[in-house]
Amino acid sequence: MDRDYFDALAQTVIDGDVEECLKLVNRGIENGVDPVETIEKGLARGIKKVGDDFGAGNVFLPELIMAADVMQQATTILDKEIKSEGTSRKTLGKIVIGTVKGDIHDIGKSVVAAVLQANGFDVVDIGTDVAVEEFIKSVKENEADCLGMSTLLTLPLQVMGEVIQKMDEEGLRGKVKVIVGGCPVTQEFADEIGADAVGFDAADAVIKVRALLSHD
Ligand code: B1M
Repeated sequence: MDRDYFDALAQTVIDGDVEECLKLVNRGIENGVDPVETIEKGLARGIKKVGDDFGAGNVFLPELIMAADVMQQATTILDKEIKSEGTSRKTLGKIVIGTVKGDIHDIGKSVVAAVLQANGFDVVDIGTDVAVEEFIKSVKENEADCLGMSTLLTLPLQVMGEVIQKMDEEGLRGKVKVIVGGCPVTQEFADEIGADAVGFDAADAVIKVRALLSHD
């Protein structure tokens, strides 16, 4: 699909135009456009622009919420497409993933979950605003091989460190790998809290988890 298609998609998010957005998304699906590209090259550029304008005080919360709603409706359709494209039957490992306590941002984490699942991992998505104890409980109950934590906010970053510390105390760190991600998460931060890897986007998360679980 050409550049104009992705630009038009980004613009629908900026405009908060859900009808036009879903029309374009469905047209892309019919024409075989890679759903991950639709998100990364189209929708994500639009929401990033709105986020930057929000950060600069040029747009306000209602516009941000409208744009996020468009983005979420579109990614819900695309996440299903991504998952249905998964070909691997044998699971490459089980991953529990969630957004940490204090943060309700859901879209990026869900995209990462869908792409991991499409690439053969068994993914348990435990949602957003997840407390330390809930992560630990889910890792134990699901006998996870890997834990993924996401945040887009600066303040809840510390929760990631608290989860890793608790995993240490519970004797889980030898068995369970940890990947962290989201826009404020840097390699330095990941090293500081003792995470095994940081994922910078969904494709990078797949590469890192594959490496952590020794599938490369
Ligand atoms: Co909010 N928000 N938001 N927001 N929001 C940001 C994050 C912000 C940077 C905007 C800004 O000010 N420029 C800013 C954070 C500032 C900071 O802390 N440093 C911010 C703020 C301040 C807030 C509120 C506090 C606003 C308020 O109420 N005053 C509030 C927070 C509420 C809370 O959580 N307690 C809030 C609320 C919201 C909405 C509800 C309106 C909505 C979220 C809707 C939803 O998720 N259901 C929203 C949105 C949409 C954004 C922006 C614009 C876009 C986020 C997004 O969906 N991106 C965002 C600005 C931005 O990111 N530039 C912003 C698209 C998505 C595909 O990308 O999430 O980055 P992303 O995920 C990527 C990678 O990061 C990576 O892979 C993903 C796919 O490529 N990745 C991982 C993510 N997690 C990973 C995990 C991994 C690996 C990779 O391994 C486990």
